[in-house]
Amino acid sequence: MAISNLQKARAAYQPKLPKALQGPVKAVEGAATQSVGNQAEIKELFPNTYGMPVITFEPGAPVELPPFNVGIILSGGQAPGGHNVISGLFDGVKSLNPANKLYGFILGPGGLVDHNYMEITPELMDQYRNTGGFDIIGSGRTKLEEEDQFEKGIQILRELGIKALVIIGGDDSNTNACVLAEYYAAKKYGVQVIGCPKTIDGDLKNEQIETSFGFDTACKTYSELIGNIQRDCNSARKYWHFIKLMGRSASHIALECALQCQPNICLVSEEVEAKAMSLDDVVTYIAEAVAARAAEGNNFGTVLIPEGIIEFIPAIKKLIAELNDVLALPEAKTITTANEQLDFVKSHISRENLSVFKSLPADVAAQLALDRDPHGNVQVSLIETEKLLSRMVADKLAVWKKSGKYVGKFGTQHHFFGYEGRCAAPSNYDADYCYSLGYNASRLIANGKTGYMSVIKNTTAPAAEWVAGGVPITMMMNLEKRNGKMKPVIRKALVELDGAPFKYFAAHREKWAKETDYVYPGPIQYWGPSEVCDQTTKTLQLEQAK
Ligand code: FBP
Repeated sequence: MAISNLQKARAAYQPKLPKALQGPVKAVEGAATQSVGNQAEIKELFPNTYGMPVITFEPGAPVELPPFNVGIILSGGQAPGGHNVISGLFDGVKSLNPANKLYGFILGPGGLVDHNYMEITPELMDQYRNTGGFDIIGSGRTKLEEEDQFEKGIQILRELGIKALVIIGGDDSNTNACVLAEYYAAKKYGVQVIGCPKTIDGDLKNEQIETSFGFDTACKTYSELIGNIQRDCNSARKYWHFIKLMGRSASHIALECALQCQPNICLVSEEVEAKAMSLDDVVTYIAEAVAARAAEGNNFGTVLIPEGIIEFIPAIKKLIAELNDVLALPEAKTITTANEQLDFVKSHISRENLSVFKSLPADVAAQLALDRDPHGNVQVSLIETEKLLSRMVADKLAVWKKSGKYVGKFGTQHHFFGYEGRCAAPSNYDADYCYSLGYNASRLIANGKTGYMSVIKNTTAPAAEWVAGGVPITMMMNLEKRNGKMKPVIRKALVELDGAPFKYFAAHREKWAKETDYVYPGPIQYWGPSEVCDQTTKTLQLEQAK
């Protein structure tokens, strides 16, 4: 494999570990836990993994363990730092006993079911340290939920002598990790399952998880690109740039990029929902900012759009909820063409939702009616909201022009940033955080834990002061409707409108809309002064500001 000079130099970077993980550990148990919602139902569904205590690791005495093997799965969308979770786990497992082996299941959870795996050898591991991507073993979105899949999994786990499986994934994948942990515990199969919090979306966080890995690097990568666009925009002064940002439902990425770049406009889906804004309200909001800048002679600007915004417009949210139910009907499973699917949903939804459906531009409506991803999510990254909104703003401005309310020129450019950031080389923060998450997972395994997620806390402090431990996955669960049925799932963290990051943004956005007060963050730096290389996201800094 040919490698760049940067990659060569980066391979030599030794990620930092929390002090507690630098030697043997002892697990300190907190009080029994409860799920965040539907306690009685979750307890009944997870009798073997419910109510376990939060674990914190402290320095302890060495223990000798017989050799054991571990399996690892990368699940879902790529996020910077995945390879470092694996290298942390690899080093952690080997430090417990050099004879221990690590096996990677290929292309996601499907690799476990199909018995598609490879051993991660020291030589292989060394090629991937501190690199972006999930290509060491690949990732996939197969949903692990059927007993038959769990049984196929146990066959290969037994064959390879695997005592514990680590699943690196987002909220949906960790929910499945917990279901698998419960199943193996109930059957007394003796295989532990540990989760690791991954997703660029930043929506897998709560009181126990400060951030999901990859969010830091992805946001810094997008912010570099947005900064470059803003400089171009402020140089030519002739375009409005509509920039859609990944993040699925939550607006954490858009908000973080706004905090880093100070664009003229940033939409926050959670606010759109809270204010019960219609699509026309959103368009009017943007058009007014464009008109106000035009009145000062500024026919240029930047608009950040979270990719899930459509789902948060209340009327469309109701429509999507009904579409999800309709698409989960058994008859829907036999449909073969997109046109048939469109006709099917139109003939099955309520009159009220049908009129909303018909009011949408045809391409958006068609996308909402298409198949969900394996976890039942609308594939929002496929909806071209940036083009939809700019088209609608242009129409509104044309009307305002006639009445004299708008005097300007509206040239537009469109961008969608998502895939550009998911495989970026991890920032120092993600490199250290991920390595620690993986190393910590090895300690949870050594302590016999199952149904836990690896957690590292206090991460705005220097790495040595980070706090390592584990949190029972059931603690984060509640019941939600998925594919037409109520299911136990990890509660997704959306942007909190009374949280410090949004409040900071809300206090500054009027100024940013009017003035050209852009910040150009530049590329991620790996070497140099700490204030340039080791800063966490603004979101985390604001959330943790004492
Ligand atoms: P995960 O939730 O699996 O981490 O994926 C995040 C994400 O990048 C979303 O931001 C985006 O909507 C989606 O994946 C795109 O999915 P795909 O990779 O299947 O195109």
